[in-house]
Amino acid sequence: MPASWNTVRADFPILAQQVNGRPLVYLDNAATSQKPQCVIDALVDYYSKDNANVHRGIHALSMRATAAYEAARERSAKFLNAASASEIVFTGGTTDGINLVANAWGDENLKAGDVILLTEMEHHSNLVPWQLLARRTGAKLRFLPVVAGDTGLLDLAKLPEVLTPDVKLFAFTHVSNTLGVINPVADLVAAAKKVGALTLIDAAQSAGHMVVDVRAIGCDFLVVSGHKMCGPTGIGLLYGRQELLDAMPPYRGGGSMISSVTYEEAKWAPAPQKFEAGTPNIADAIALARAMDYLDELGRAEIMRHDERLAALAYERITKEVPGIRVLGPAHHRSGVLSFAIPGAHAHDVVTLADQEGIALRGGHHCNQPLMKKLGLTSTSRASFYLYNTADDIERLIFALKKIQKFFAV
Ligand code: C6P
Repeated sequence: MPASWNTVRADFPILAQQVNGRPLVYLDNAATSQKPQCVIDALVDYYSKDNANVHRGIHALSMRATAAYEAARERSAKFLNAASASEIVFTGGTTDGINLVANAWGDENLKAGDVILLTEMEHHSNLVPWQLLARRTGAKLRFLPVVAGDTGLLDLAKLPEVLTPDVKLFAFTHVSNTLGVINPVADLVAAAKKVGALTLIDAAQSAGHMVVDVRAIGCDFLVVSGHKMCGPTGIGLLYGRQELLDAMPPYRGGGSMISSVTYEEAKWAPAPQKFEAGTPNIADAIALARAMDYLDELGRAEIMRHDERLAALAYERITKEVPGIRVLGPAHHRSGVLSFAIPGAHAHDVVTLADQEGIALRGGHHCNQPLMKKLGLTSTSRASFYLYNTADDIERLIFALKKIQKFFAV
């Protein structure tokens, strides 16, 4: 844990700037997080000293690049507490990881009559790939509902009704990017196991904010985006249980993923290589490993407490000091994602006015259109907190929201 969370901000050079004449308050962390200097340095170091293609060359640079890339895989396995580095596939991000499983596992294992169970709070990335798979295979989608009202909690009482033996895969988010709800992932996995369903967890909003231990959770697949956890864009992780990855065919063909090729056919390299066709994103994988070190130096359990404290403070202050505002998600035990709607004000206008105060929010449907519809909304404004945010940022947010509310009241 840092001596003071206020000092963490200094690790992120981008935060030193002014936006519209005011010090930047960056509250769009659920979209992407900022990068600490050590991650930027890792990228620059790699390209300045070690850059070469991996798994191909036997010259010094290539061997160094390969060693660093594979060390990043080991680091990622440790970060998620996977049993082995060969259970980690480098991907382009969460979306890419889900598409990989939907294609490689789904096409091989699903047929008409099978059910893919999702929840009503899934990001489009954990919905559309399954819709495409259902169209290809004849499988059906089913949804675990969210309870009525604005807490956004899953209706766990409905689980026995929807989690029946025809469910072959239960795919759900760990943390909602709109509601801030933290789902009881280990319980959901245990329930899925009872009916023989596999599980995929979308950890896009959790992996950089709390301890995510795939063995403790017991899931079969878990996907992560590096850019939401202080790492670069364009890199992510797919964790897959070894025997599942071993049994899955490749998703994409190309160089590096084969053991032998003739003009007629090819044999695959073992997992994870068979899922990493072509030149991988070497530099970003290495920099992501540095981001993991950074997060672990601060302590992921501490980061979670920090996010939770900020979200609870923001929730309390907004509901008390900006009356009439509609805040989504639970008041406590939530992530740092806080969505809200100001009656009479479009979310894009709220975000534009906040930007004039130097505050970065996100407005829109957050790739959650069906959930928005269920909540009777088309969009929300969203503040999402991370390790460099402080109570002073919330002070600035409250000041801006009061001003915005007044603006729309006249
Ligand atoms: N949510 C947000 O502003 P990618 O784009 O592949 O890195 O992550 C997709 C994704 C999947 N699941 C969840 C829960 C997510 O929050 C996201 C990304 C961003 O909320 C961009 S829409």
